[in-house]
Amino acid sequence: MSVQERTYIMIKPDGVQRNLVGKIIARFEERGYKLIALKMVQSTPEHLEKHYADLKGKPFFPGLIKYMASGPVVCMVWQGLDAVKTGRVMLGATNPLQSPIGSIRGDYCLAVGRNICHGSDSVESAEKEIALWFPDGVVQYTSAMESWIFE
Ligand code: RTP
Repeated sequence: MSVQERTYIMIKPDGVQRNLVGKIIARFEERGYKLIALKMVQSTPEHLEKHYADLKGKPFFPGLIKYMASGPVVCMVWQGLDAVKTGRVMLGATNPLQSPIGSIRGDYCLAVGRNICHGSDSVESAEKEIALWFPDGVVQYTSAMESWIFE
């Protein structure tokens, strides 16, 4: 567990369409995580198949790719202590109906196939996903940059 730990969080097309971008960003900022990369993209089925390569063969895979390519997504990298595991807790369970109230999915959605956000499930997959979505790299944020806030 490291204060420099990074996780890849993506707001899915339904989260974007439902104007939940600001609320989701606010949750991570208020918790204390640092936003170190952010962009909105219209992804392609080919790119999404790489992102979800582990799920190829699942019956829901074609529908998942179609849903994820159906509109823009917001791609983010958040950094901070235990970012991967805590990010998943903040998202809630994959199935929103099993997500606790207070989690993003538990508060904002109902259906597993429309669960508004993605979060990396391990440090290793976070690094792979960051490289896939931000091939040019992300800023190196260090506590030295707190000088913008504190003397
Ligand atoms: P994600 O990667 O999106 O954060 O989701 P996850 O780890 O919680 O769940 P995963 O098993 O990796 O599934 C990826 C996404 O596929 C959709 N899904 N649909 N219809 C279904 O039974 C079903 N199961 C999974 C969900 O959008 C899930 O987030």
